[in-house]
Amino acid sequence: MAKPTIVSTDLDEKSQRLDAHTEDSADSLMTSNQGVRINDDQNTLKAGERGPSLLEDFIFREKITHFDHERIPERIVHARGAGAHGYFQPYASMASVTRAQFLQDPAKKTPVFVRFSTVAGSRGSSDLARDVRGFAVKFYTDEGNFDLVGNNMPVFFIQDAMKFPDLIHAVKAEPHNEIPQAQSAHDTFWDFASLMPESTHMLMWVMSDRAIPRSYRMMEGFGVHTFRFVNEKGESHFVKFHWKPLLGMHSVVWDEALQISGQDPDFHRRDLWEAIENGSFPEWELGVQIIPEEDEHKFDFDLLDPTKLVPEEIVPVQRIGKMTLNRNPDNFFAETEQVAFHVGHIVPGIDFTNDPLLQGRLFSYTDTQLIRLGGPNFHEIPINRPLTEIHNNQRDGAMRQQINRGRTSYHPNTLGGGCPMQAGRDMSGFISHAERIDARKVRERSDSFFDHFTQAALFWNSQSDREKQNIVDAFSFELSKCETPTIRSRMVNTLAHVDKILARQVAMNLGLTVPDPLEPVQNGGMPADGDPARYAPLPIKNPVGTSLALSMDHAPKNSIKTRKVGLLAADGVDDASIDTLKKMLIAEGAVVKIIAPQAGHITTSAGKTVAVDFALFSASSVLFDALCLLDGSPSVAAFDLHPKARLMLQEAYRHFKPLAAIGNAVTVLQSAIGIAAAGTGSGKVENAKGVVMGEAKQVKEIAKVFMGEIAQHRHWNR
Ligand code: HDE
Repeated sequence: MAKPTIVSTDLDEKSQRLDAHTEDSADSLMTSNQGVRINDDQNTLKAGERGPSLLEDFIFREKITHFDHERIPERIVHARGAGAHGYFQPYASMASVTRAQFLQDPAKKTPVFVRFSTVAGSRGSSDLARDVRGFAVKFYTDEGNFDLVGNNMPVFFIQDAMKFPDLIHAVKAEPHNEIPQAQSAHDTFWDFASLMPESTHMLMWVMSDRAIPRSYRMMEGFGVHTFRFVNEKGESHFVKFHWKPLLGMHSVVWDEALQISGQDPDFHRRDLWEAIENGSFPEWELGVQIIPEEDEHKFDFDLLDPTKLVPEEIVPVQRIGKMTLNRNPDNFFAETEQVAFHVGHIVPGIDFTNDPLLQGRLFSYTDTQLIRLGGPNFHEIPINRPLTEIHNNQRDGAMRQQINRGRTSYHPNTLGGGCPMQAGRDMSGFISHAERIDARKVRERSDSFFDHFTQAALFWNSQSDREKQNIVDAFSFELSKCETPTIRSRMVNTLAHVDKILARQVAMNLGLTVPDPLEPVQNGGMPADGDPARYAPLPIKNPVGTSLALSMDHAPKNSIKTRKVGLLAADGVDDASIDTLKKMLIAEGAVVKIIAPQAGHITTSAGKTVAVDFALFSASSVLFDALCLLDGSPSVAAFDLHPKARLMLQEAYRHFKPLAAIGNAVTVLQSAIGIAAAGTGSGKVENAKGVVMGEAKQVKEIAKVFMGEIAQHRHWNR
């Protein structure tokens, strides 16, 4: 009988074997966790065939115990997420501002692991909640791990970490009945928000389309806080971090988000996974806004206030490198669930500022991992290990993996040869920036933190008309779900301090009026003995101006790469129309899916077999960026008056998506979406507000115009 292979008794070799990957192959035999081969994995050990199970069945008990403990506590925030591996490469040396080694050499690729997330929902909640998205990046640099734990919005709700548990308690499901899941549209959130005027700027972002991205791959990321870069000479510059997606920025519309939550709650996860599997690797440029120390007080807001951004028009974003995500995790739990980010994981050349939210986060992240990952050795889990070796005198603790040799676990020592030694600056040891502090110990907030409305108004002013409308609709939706009348009125009054038109439109939708004169904004975020005059929000600084970088509508829209286009085709579809559309769309990087009345395959008019990707009964327009009804009489007839096909076309039209129809299909599309017949026969391809129509012989021209509309993403003027 074959004996189990003994790998090695060498401890070093063994600890290397405790590496991440185990793959079962054809000759792998089932074993217990102690390596004992298992003959019977079907039956428990019993006293007789029909007798009771025996406690001594160590195989059963090991299996069931492991199963019973398969779940770890989910993250208290950002529980729902998706991750991916990739690498980062700088464009040029940043040595003038930072000594961080991963930012020096354009030839150097640094591995990264990224986790995107929503904030409020539980681990199984929908990807499409209206919410902030987490954008956390772990750089495995040669000097240790650097975590840039950011969001897809550049500001935050609160100015001081002390209020974080309150914010999260308010936004999560209400404690008495655990309703609603993954939604801010309920009383406790708006109660809190309406009493915290410092959250107003962030509320504008969360009520904008940024909170319902089309894809993780199409959203910006921000470090939020002001950090520091420190160079070799010890000189410090302030820095704001940005991620700029190379696919551009796109969102869905709210009605679509609601539907996707039912049709495919894994929409964002699936999208990221599929893009990487298809070799369409998502890319972001890392941007920095660098501010010399001497300019710290030159702004009309405080750089330490996390409810403020630095407008790109004032300090341009320099793009200093690119991140590419090119590998899906092998195992969701081992990697995406167990990855432990921490805003305090930094490397020499990067440092903190005194932003009071950042300072609080520096405590919270390690603390949360202790409970979530079960002890202090979470850094030994493969996804969290740095590439560099770890040498220190920390020992023991639950689930310790490293087997340290030797007598000494203290420093200084002579018995261990003085090892491990301290690095010192010359050996790239970390040195905290020697910031001068001369202060009283107080629980206070700086006077420079009380302008809560100017940047909220800047954001509002910078949006296109359509974006403004979407913000009004979002506030109206959310507040209408909030049942307490005083909370609604309080919020309308706060909005009126930002912009009267915004407040009036929301008020109208809620059956309210804007108070005239405005009431002072209540500030619940004040200590018991606080001076109301000092804590009163400052009025807007005029003129507010605009920052076009804040508008997604204003961002470039010039590519259809990875956009999902549904071609509606049935038996008898015209070969030229299906072949040309497919070829031209794929050449530009779009993902083409065939939607047919039935699953399986269809046969074209020339007798070719084409595989069907979606049967109409399981398809939904919200899962596509654009739809096209192809030509060919029998195919067109199959969709004409088909209730599901009509519904899909109508919905896509209502969600402002590009639509196209070729030849005979034109009248079917027109009748489905209720637009007047025109154009065809005129000899020209017609583009009626993003609905592209033309004759069969014009298929190439139709495809071109259609692709132009897909690049625009939405045709808002319907
Ligand atoms: Fe977090 N945050 N946070 N946060 N945060 C967590 O850490 C916390 C804040 C962010 O994919 C927790 O491992 C406090 C701002 C992301 O694993 C926890 C405060 C920003 C993720 C925690 C903040 C973030 C987290 C929960 C206020 C944007 C997900 C699980 C002072 C810059 C990381 C965990 C992942 C996760 C605390 C505010 C980003 C509890 C106390 C601002 C992307 O430690």
